[in-house]
Amino acid sequence: MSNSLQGFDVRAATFAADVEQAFWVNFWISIVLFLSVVAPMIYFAWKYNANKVKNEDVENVTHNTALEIAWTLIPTAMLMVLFYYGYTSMQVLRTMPAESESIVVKVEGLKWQWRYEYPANANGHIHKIGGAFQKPKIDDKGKVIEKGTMGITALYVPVNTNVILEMSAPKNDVIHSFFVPAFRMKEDVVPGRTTKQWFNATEVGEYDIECAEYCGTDHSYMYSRLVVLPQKEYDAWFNSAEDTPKGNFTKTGDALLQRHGCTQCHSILTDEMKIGPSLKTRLSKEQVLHVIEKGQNKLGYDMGAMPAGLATGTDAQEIAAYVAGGLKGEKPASFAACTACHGEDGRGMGGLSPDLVGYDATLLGHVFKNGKEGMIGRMPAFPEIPEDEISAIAKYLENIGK
Ligand code: HEC
Ligand code: HEC
Ligand SMILES: [Cu+2]
Repeated sequence: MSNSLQGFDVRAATFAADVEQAFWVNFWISIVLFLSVVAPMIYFAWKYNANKVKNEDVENVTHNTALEIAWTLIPTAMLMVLFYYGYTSMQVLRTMPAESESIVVKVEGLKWQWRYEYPANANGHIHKIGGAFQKPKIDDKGKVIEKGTMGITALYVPVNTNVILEMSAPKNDVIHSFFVPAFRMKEDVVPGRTTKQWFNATEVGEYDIECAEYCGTDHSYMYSRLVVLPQKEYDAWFNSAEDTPKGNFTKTGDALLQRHGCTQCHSILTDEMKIGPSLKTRLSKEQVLHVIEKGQNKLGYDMGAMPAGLATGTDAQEIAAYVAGGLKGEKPASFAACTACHGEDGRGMGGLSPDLVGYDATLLGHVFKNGKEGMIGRMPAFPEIPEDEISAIAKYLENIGK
């Protein structure tokens, strides 16, 4: 748990992309409208500066019909576009799915914690979970001696399922706001009133919940966690009397990399080379050159082997620099030798060959299944890592690379 807004790098709910689009449409139209007023204003202030231009030199313009129509119609049209995106994306957020096809969870926000109450399960047990975030311990000098922890305050939901939150705060409390950045979803939680918000999570994972309405001293610690589980795991937990799904609490990429011991051989957040390459960037120039020169047949893609010597000399150097740079910048013409198999964008053509830019789940699947022996050394195989964990790791690594 960090103190920063986690989650804007993923879109983990059905409506997240719509909301984000509405935001950017708003943003850019606002910039255009702002500049269309302020830029001419500054220009005219400079051009008609009293030191340069005398009043009597300026022609007395009473009106300009064409200009007036234009500056009425164009901004109106732009604001209608803004309205359209704002309205349609809000409609999605505000239209609740049928309760019969949803899980309805009661959410209570109070100073300073979130609490959740589920409907009764098959055995009549009602899960009531939640509680305060354990604040980090900080010494006199402001150094963190012990990190804060979440305890059992997470909200557990199954993936690809409608969830309706019925939210309220105690009458003697204050207004809070339930905010899940990864879902682009936020709704006020008001004392003595019930507000509703729904979502349908599209990605298994853990996401931060934050209070987005300043509510007093510990507002900044009014954290919780939203844990999206595969349906089976959710059902197993829901029908038990346990407060947390056993052993499944940490499913995030970073936790998985720790658990499987990847971090013993790989640094993840820095470029430091341990036994294996840092997983922050996909390929170094030397690695690519090595493969171009020697070819490779270790990962077990259906396509088979990558032939050696497809490029040589400065061509090979140029290609290697381009690939190691994440295929950004100008594409060397010689890269055409690679696109037939790796795709124009180098992303492996939907899993036919290795993604040269990032760590997609297909590549990780091949690396885990076969291990990898290359220029740097030998990586053991991890055939037991299940698919959902592979995609969680892939997603995590892809976001770090950005
Ligand atoms: C004939 C198809 C084909 C062409 C053309 C091709 N590749 Fe490959 N490439 C592959 C396949 C298949 C693999 C996976 C080999 C394996 O199993 O180890 C691969 C693997 C690689 C790898 C190693 C990826 C890793 O993480 O181990 C790199 C780097 C690479 N290719 C770069 C290139 C470059 C650069 C070019 C252009 C000069 C190129 N390839 C052209 C098919 C091709
Ligand atoms: C015993 C040390 C070791 C462990 C443990 C290990 N790796 Fe590796 N890994 C390596 C080495 C060495 C390489 C470099 C192989 C080569 O020369 O291309 C490598 C390569 C890789 C690559 C390919 C990188 C690239 O761009 O070519 C990926 C991805 C990877 N490891 C992921 C993982 C993950 C995820 C885990 C945990 C499940 C893991 N590794 C565990 C040693 C290790
Ligand atoms: Cu609050």
